[in-house]
Order: sequence, then structure tokens, then C-alpha cells
Amino acid sequence: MAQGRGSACQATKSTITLLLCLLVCLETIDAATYTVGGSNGWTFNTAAWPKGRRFRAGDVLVFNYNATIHNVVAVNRGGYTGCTTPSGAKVYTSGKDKVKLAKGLNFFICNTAGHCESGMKIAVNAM
Ligand SMILES: *[C@@H]1O[C@H](CO)[C@@H](O)[C@H](O)[C@H]1NC(C)=O
Ligand SMILES: [Cu+2]
Repeated sequence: MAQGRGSACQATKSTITLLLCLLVCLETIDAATYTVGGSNGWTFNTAAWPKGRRFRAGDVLVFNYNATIHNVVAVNRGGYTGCTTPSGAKVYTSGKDKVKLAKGLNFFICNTAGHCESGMKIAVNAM
């Protein structure tokens, strides 16, 4: 009798452990979404925003901004460093763009004249 109850308890424990593991695993697999610049959105002096955050390939960056004056351009390292737009670069203009991160470094700038130079640029390293 006591043994039977013990087994039932063990089974419950196992089930709980399994469910917890499943939750943790799902959370790991599930991509995160980040709003670039937080409540300020995508604007000047955003270059430091990625600092201290951990990103994974497949995570999604949301760029919220005033599309009348800003945009989002996916650039390479040279474009990020020199605030230039490589030919063929993908340009987002909706004002609420969602961009999925690729593994490795992802660079974005606003290519309105002078904006990237004013810190409207980010480099995000996705693991
Ligand atoms: C967007 O920027 C333009 C130009 O500065 C401005 O006229 C407009 O009011 C801004 N829109 C919003 C929603 O802030
Ligand atoms: Cu801009």
C-alpha cells in the first residue's frame, strides 16, 4: 500500500520534472523579440543599446520610428563603421519594422544624412 503510494508520488514527480524541462526547453527554442532603443525607439544615440543584452539567431528586432525622417538599413561592418550604405542593402521604411537576426554580427543604420553619425546605428551579435 505504502509502496503503491510511493510509486504514484514518484510518477507525479517525474511528470512535474518533465513538464518543467519542457517549459525550459520551449523557452530556449522560442525566439525573443526586442524593441530597439526601448521606449525611445529607433532614434539618435542608440549605438549603445545592444550592450549587455544577449541575442540569439532567430531573435527579432522591432524598430519603431518616425518613417518620415528615419529608416532602417541592414549594412555590413564597413557600412556601420563608416555610415555608408552598400549597394543592394536592404532598406526598411515602415516605421515599425521587424527584422530577424542572423547568426553572427548584424549591423543596422539609419541612412538619413547625419543620423548614423549621431549614433543611429547598432551592431548586434547573435549567438
Ligand atoms: C515625424 O516627423 C515629421 C518631420 O519632423 C513631423 O512633422 C511629424 O510630426 C512626425 N510624426 C510623428 C508621429 O512624430
Ligand atoms: Cu534617422
